[in-house]
Amino acid sequence: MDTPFWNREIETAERSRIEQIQLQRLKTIVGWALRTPFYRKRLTQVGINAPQDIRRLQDLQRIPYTTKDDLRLNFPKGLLAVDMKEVLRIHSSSGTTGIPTVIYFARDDVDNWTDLLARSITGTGAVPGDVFQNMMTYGMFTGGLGLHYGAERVGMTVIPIGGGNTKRQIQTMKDFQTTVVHVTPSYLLHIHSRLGEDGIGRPDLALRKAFIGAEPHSENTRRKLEELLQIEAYNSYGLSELNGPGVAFECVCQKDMHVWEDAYIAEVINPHTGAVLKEGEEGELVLTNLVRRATPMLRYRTRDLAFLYPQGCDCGRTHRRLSRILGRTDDMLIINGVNVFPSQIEEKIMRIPEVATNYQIHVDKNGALDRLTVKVEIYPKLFLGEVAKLEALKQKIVDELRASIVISPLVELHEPGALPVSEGKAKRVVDDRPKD
Ligand code: DLL
Repeated sequence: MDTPFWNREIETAERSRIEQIQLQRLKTIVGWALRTPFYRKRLTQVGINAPQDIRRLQDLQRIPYTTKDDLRLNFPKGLLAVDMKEVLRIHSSSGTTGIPTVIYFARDDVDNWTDLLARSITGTGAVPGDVFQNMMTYGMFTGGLGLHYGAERVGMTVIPIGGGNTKRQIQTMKDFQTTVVHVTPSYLLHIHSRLGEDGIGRPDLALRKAFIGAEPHSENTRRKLEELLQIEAYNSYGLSELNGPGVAFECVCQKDMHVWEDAYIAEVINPHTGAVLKEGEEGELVLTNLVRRATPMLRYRTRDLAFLYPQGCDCGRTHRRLSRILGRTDDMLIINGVNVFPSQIEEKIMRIPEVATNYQIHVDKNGALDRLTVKVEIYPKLFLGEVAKLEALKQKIVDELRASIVISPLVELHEPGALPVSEGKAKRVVDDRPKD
């Protein structure tokens, strides 16, 4: 297949060459990791005291896994490997406040990440001169700036519009004849549902491609988007702990995503036992970042369930492909691309004195978008008071939650006993989004 490359030599390198690069970079990154208080302790405990202690790629398996809790417990600088003066940028995971997870980038880290994104974008057939409307949220979330820099490096015309404001998104797509968008799949479906409202319809747009990611979606959703909008949609996977987008991206073949194996080592493990699984077996994805020195990340447990394909793809790239994300091993919800842990919601509402003990988190669809409703029981005497007071309480709960989880939920107030009480383990989360 005639496909575009950003760096043909690396993208089509033989397995032995990729493994050679991986070993050399793993040694280097272990050297950087040893400069951080967290990894110095972890690595010396297993007898890794210097980069030379990594002799073969298999030595990776001597390194213990890193978890999100490790990052939180070592906040803010326990995983920082360089002097703060060298840090060019800081990002964090979406939707997490309280104790966030923080990632530091040195200048060359930003440069390497940008290159991976330029590579990913080029693999989809997007070219210099394409008009790129970046509908992902900017800020600490990696989806905004990550793709922004990558698209600039490719030579696209970048519109850094950020998330939300659908009318303006559609108007902008028309005004500048946007050809490529970067967006969550749910938001793109929503945009489609609003086309035509201000007299701007599909024929007024020049859209050809969409990069979709940051939240789970099925092959059916992708095909639906492609048919509704007459575009090509490419799946894009990443997480802030491992830079952000650009870990794995679909190529023009659209048969799942190439993991850039010169920059990441991907393993799939049994989430219960921690045992490394064979290629093709489904389990939890574990990633090692080989090229980020300010915050090295070794064997990070992503909590995402997936499998790896054997080498090979019609495009000629040799880097192995990652399946769609098939689920999570924890209870993290992804609501319109924002990660939310039920515990964050509980923590906030239980601190509000008017709230009684029972609550429920409900997620469903409102059109194409996800909708989060938090139902709380409040003390009976409050129901006897004025309506204005109840409205104020509702607003207070919305504000508190928004400050913690970044999105605004709907809040419903209920009398005690109104919400279902489960016998045994409480079922706090009801996710009614269709599984297509
Ligand atoms: O969502 C980075 C990103 C931005 C990826 C833009 C793609 C596009 P976090 O906020 O740290 O980073 O959330 C990471 O989101 O562990 C997955 O559970 C989920 N996720 C990301 N991409 C996909 C995808 C960004 N393509 C978490 N399919 C990850 C399914 C995805 N889930």
